[in-house]
Amino acid sequence: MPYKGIIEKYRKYLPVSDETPIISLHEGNTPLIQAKNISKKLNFNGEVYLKFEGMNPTGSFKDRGMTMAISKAIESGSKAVICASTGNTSASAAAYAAKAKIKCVVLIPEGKISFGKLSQAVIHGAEVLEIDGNFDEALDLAKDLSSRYPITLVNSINPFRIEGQKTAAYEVCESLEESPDYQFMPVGNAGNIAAYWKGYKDYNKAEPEKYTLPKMMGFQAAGSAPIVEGHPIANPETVATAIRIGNPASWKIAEEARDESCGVIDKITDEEILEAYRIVAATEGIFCEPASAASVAGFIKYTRQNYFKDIGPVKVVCVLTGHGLKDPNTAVTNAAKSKKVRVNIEDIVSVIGL
Ligand code: AN7
Repeated sequence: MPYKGIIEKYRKYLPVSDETPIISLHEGNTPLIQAKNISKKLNFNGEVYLKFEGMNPTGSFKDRGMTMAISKAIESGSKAVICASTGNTSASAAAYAAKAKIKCVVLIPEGKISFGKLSQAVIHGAEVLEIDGNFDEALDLAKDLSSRYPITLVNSINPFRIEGQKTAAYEVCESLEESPDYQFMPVGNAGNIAAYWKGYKDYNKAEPEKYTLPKMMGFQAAGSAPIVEGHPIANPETVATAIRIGNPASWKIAEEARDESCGVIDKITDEEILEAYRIVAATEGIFCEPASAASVAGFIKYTRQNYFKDIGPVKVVCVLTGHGLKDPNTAVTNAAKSKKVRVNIEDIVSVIGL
């Protein structure tokens, strides 16, 4: 059967019925790519894989949750959806709402979402409202509006979002033909770590011998690390604007995932995020957005700290949650500059050193 997105593929694990109208852009089925160059660079005794969620239709993992949230919104008769967003949720909501022919309202923190994401929300025809506040304030407004007016909230507090996003864990298990031992991932509003943990638990329940439970290793940016610090951060800051979140909605569930899996939620600095961002692009040929590189930054940090030293060869998955093209400005300001040359072959030869 031709691939038609995560709802058709994983129907039996999802809260849908024959009556649910499926709104899909054929999300999911993203590549799991072995990162041999990173492994070698770090002298890592094991296998590292990158789950490249930037290959989803709108360029981030949010599409897995959004196909569910929008399909269920349509099933319940909703004519409009709303979300707060650091960028990717709004891009995804705008696209799926366009496909479903319903209204989409997005609340974003003014000046703090990357240009690619903003361009997606506007071109898909969403009502884009920039608020003079941060994501956490935008989310409070979106929750309030959806509780008082006929408009469906499609942030990850909407349980259908988590249901859709858990399918990424199924794909990892199927690609490896077993579970990984560790999964590294960024943590922002903390919905995705909750979703993956749910997905791994589903497969573990179905086939406990084959699919064991990985340790969930979540990473927040140091300037936006409420779970690590143990209290909400009033003014979160980080270069990784996607995870610039000071009071995650799924805080408690993320801690449960960490504790049940014997994993960690830790922080990495912006410098570590940008280093990992460049390494992934320059050594593996994969362009992810800065927030996504938090997973690899966490893996690099733990490898350098000899975390895996006495454990033996393990399989590690790092989730790359969004595509690098979402945020070209960060790439251009953090890589070698392009050079200007005259229309002259000798000049070019001398510059490139042939
Ligand atoms: C690339 O779009 O919160 O911990 O509003 O865009 O599930 O929030 C995005 C989050 C990681 C964190 N990587 O996931 C939004 C938003 C990327 C992201 C996260 C986000 P969660």
